[in-house]
Amino acid sequence: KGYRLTWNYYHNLDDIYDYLHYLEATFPKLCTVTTIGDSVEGRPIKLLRISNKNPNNKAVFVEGGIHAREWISPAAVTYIINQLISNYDDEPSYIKNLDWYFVPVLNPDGYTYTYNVDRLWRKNRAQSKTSDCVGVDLNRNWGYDWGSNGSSTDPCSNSYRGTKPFSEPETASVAKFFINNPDIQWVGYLAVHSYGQFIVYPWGDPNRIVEDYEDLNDAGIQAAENILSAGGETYTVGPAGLVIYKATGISMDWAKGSQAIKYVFTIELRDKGNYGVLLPAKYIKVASEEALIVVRTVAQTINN
Ligand code: ING
Ligand code: ZN
Repeated sequence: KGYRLTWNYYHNLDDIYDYLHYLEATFPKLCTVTTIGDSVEGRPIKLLRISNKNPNNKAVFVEGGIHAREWISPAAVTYIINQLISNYDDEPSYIKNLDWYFVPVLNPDGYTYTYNVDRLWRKNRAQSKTSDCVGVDLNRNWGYDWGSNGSSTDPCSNSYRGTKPFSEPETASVAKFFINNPDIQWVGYLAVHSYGQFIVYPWGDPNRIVEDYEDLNDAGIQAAENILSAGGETYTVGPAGLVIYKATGISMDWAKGSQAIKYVFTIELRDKGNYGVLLPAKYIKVASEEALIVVRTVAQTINN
């Protein structure tokens, strides 16, 4: 059941989901696919776990595709999955000592909409009760520091926060998954976006400083250095609200502030604005390789 994937061009939702099922069928000892909830339009939100079932393993969550038009994000998350699984036995212990939870496409309705209707769509596809404008910015809808400026009350805005924290089934599905699995020992949460080439950590509010700022900054700098020495691009490291812009109700802040996860980052992949979210497919592999280096660096940091 299911099919393999390639990283020479961008794939639609069905291809990505087929790939997850292919992995589960091919590597049943390591891979489990579950549906953590359904989107506004009823599409499943699929999660892949990679685990060797070592009972001492801590866990890392990797979130992709929260913003529909950032096509490099699901591509990079599936690339990372493929790299970890195709030679799992030979992976270093810093990988195998962790359980990995991947949601490659957290916004399946939006992603599908960018294929069929509007390539530049960002939000989900929720109908508003008060406006003809469609969609909530799922990265302004999380239940930590929700509201205030850094998000919009205007349903027509691309950073519309929704009517309340976790008003959207896509974000609520992740929160529910965490609540329903209280025994998972989370140590990492990575949100993959584009673009701008940033590795950022909390908070989205530039006026607040995260308490373990030094640990997060060190890990981020290490990741950026590792990318450079592998021949990759330059990534800017810092607190999200300072080095990008103010944003509230974001997933990373919820992971840190509500779930007390230690190593929490948002990665903004290539490029720096030349193509922006329309990154040509010939860059999928090099951009995804950079994302993989961040994942490896964070895993190494956790294991040290
Ligand atoms: N960028 C992020 C966004 O949600 C961001 C930027 C992330 C800002 C985290 C602050 C914190 O707007 C993209 N590309 O979506
Ligand atoms: Zn984004």
